[in-house]
Amino acid sequence: MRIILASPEAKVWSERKHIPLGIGYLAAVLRQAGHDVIIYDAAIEDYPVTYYIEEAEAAGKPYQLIGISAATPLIGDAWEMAKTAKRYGLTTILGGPHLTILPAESLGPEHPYVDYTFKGEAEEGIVEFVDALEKGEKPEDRDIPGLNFRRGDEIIVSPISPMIEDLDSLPFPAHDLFKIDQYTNLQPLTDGLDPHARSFTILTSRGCPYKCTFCSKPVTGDTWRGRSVENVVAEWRWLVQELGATEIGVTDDIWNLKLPRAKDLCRRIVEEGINTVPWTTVHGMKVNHTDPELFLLMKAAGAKRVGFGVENGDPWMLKNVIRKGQSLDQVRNAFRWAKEADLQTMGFFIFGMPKDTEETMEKTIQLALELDPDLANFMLAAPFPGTKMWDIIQEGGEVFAHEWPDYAIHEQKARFVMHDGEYDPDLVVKKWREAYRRFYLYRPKRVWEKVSKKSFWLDLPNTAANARRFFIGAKDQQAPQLAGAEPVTSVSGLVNRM
Ligand code: B12
Ligand code: SF4
Repeated sequence: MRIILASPEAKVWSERKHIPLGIGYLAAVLRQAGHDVIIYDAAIEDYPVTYYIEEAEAAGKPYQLIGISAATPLIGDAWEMAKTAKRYGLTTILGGPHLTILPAESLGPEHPYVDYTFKGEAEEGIVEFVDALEKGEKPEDRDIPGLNFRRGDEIIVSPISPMIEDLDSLPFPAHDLFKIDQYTNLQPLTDGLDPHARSFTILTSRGCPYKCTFCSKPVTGDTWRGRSVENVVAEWRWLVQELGATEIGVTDDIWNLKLPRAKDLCRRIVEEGINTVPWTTVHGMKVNHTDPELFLLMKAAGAKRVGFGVENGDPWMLKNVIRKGQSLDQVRNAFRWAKEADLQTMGFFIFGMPKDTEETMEKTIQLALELDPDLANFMLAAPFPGTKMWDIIQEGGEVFAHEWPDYAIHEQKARFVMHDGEYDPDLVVKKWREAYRRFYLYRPKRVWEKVSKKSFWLDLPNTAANARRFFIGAKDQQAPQLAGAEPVTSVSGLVNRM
């Protein structure tokens, strides 16, 4: 069967472009099953998806199916793409994190162009699904876990697709199907934005046993499944030796959960001589599963930069509200050891969790200044449906983010209020912006570090856009309740507004 696997327009994301690895995995299993697959990532394409659909039709080899992936802020774009594809007669299926949380929403009467949705990891389910379509059968008759559909007026939501136990049994993602030259490097804020970097990403494990209250991990879940070191090394070798990677991003939820395994991986990368390409832990690693040796081994294996989720500078907030499962001393140690190993560091900090006050947010800023990472990423808390944080707000506050794009991290606006008489969404935005100013602007050493880099000047438009967003802010970064927005009180309430 001829299939398009697509990631919809990513206006919600920044100028940074990363490959959508989930559909890379699906492309690999479908290709292995003999199907003809292309990957369409709207974030980097020069043409609309209709160009490829029409071109294939004109060549007498039309696409029959489009599979679209969506995180929550992208769901509107996914619907638009499905609507377009339906006009050309393609069968449409949507999957990814948002569909795993709210599988029925997209099958409602307002989205008649969505034929199916999928909940959970789909490497097994999609092959079965496509096999049914190809044989002219109805996939809904095959009882495929994870597959959701309409039957008459009813929406049938099936149990979530079981997680794949043996990740080594999967083929490597179809990295070769991505138009890799169109993606940027992974950390442009400090490197300058290379629009033609060959930046690949790799997942060495799936899932995370921690339960941070803000974290939405509907697909990969609360257990941890690691690939064997040899399996990861084989993929790494492919990226370095055959696909010409110039940068590799490890995008696991927690790649270093098992310290000996993490060290083994680094040792094997060195032994194989594939430590020539710089790599980063794009989304961070966990501070309490590190030691000095790990960072030295990472450096030897070619790592350039490590990121850590720090979140908050107040121990009570960390333990009781965020439930991060790590102490401030562990944070300090990890930063120190990483710097001693001559690795660049990134810190991720969240502003505006429930119970955050002026004092706790000030402690967060102080901690960022003390740790002094090369890159500090300050984010405003976003209550994704399905998280513990969402429940906490339902019990003691109100969400006023009405549209799914409001959940984009880079949208950077206050999204909820707590009714405890202490939580102030406007103060949250103020402190968040203050953090950027105090970290990047008000320290002469920092400013000099920035402007003395060639990339600062080469990448001036991007730098200026980021500066405007972080230091000055847009009008809509004020708390929306001030503009009279109605609170959203439940997931279904939120869904009905769409
Ligand atoms: C790498 C990553 C990125 C990268 C690449 C994005 C991408 N599309 O892969 C970058 C940095 C660009 C990114 C950006 C964003 N991300 Co992100 N990202 C991740 C991360 C760490 C890993 C993703 C991954 O590779 N997962 C592993 C693969 C195997 O899983 P998967 O992608 O979900 O795909 C599987 C299933 O979902 C399913 N599936 C997926 N697509 C489809 C399609 C069809 C048709 C079917 C049938 C099935 C199916 O099958 C796949 C294989 O099993 C996850 C955390 C996580 N653990 O998932 C967050 C995560 C997905 N990101 C998240 C968010 C919020 C975003 C942003 C919206 C941030 C923002 N700006 O606000 C943007 C969206 C940009 C975009 N275009 O998607 C949230 C999503 C939460 C939610 N409720 O939607 C997550 C879960 C992080 C978190 N804990 O909060 N992200
Ligand atoms: S934030 Fe990181 S450590 Fe916490 S649950 Fe999510 S993936 Fe795990």
